Amino acid sequence: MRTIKQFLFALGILCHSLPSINAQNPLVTHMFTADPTARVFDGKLYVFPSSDTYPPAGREKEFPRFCMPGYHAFSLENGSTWKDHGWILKENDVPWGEKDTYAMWAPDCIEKDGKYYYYYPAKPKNDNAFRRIGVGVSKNPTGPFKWEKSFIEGVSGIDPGLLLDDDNKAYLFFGGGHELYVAPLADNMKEITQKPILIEGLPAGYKEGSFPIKKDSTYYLTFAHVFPDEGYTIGYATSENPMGPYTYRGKIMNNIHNGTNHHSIVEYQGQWILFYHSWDISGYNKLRSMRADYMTFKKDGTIKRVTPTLRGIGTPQLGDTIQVDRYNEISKASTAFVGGENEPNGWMVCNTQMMGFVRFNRVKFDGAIKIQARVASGQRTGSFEVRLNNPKGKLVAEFPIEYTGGWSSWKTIEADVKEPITGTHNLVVVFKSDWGSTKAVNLNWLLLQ
Ligand code: FUB
Repeated sequence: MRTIKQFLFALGILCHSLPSINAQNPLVTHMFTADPTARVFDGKLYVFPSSDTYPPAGREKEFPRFCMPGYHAFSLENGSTWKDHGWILKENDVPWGEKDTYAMWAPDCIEKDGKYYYYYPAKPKNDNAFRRIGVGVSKNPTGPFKWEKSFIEGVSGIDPGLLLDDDNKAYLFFGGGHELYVAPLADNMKEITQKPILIEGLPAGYKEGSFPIKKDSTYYLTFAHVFPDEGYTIGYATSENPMGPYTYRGKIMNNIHNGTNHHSIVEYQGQWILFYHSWDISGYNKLRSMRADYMTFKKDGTIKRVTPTLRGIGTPQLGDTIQVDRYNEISKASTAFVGGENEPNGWMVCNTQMMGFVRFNRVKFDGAIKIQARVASGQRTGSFEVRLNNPKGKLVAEFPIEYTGGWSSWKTIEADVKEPITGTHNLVVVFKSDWGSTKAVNLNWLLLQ
């Protein structure tokens, strides 16, 4: 549990935040996002997460549980910038929902015949069910959606997961606790056509969530499970039939101390990506932040276990900020959170020792003639260099270290790219100052121009 001080600190971060967005982890830092469902519509990558927030004033004691007010939607622009499309649905706008319950748990959105259907759980009014599942329809993935007046009859539970099969038949998976159900949907996508059936073949530790996909005629069902002494992990099962029975195949991700483990999987531009959440910003398991990492299927159809990274997905290019603190490798340096009135919220590289470095993989250098760097320094000795691929790799640019007014007085400086570089490379920043010194410069981000 976090201390009040930690809570206020995180609140301060959010209040002062500018919407700084990127494809490094966590994916967005201007609000808390959880349970990310990713979808590709018309070649564009969208994410439909739930959102976590602080309990309303005076109701803190009621909310040791999640406090979830509704949904935003995001799309990936230019390969590395997440656009926030704002509110898709707020809890008090659910036609059949009980007001002020902050119970908007994991959603899903799917396209069928040119229309987008958004499924969400909420606490129903005048009904004993823990959650019911509602649906809305729109011509656009990000709405506005026309919400059905009532929840889907015959469905009671959380975590809607949708599958549209090759024959254009849709299935609604839902569940939570220890049981997962599935029911076929009618053509209108708003009703089920038969009583839901319990999915057979899941491991005893099945907990919640399900994300169904079909690949090479195999149905994959991925879900959060909890085995004794392990906490939440992500597992999967396969079947030849969407409604099962399924055969358990193992884990996709180990426990990463992220509380729950709701996730989704999508193929985007030829690469599979696992979306999940962690509590990177808050340090608190009820204030989560969505993440993404690449995932691979082996030749035999099994899924290789995903190692969570800070680096995440995407390839920054000209004009994108490169958050080097979301590194692939760091040596003789560390990272810390940067907040502040006029600063983007996020992290910085700090405690940069002589010959310390940070490596950030996959940067598209084409067209870059200058590099900007956001820095703060309380001293004026040394330099830092941008190099290709390793700390002794080709020198791309060199920045002398200036006194900026102190270790939290930020300034944007720039340096010329020494000669044109084409293609995508790993970027390495190397810090140089006096031997024995422990702080050359604080570095917030780089930007290719
Ligand atoms: O975010 C609230 C609930 O926690 C989700 O619906 C579950 O899957 C779990 O992530």
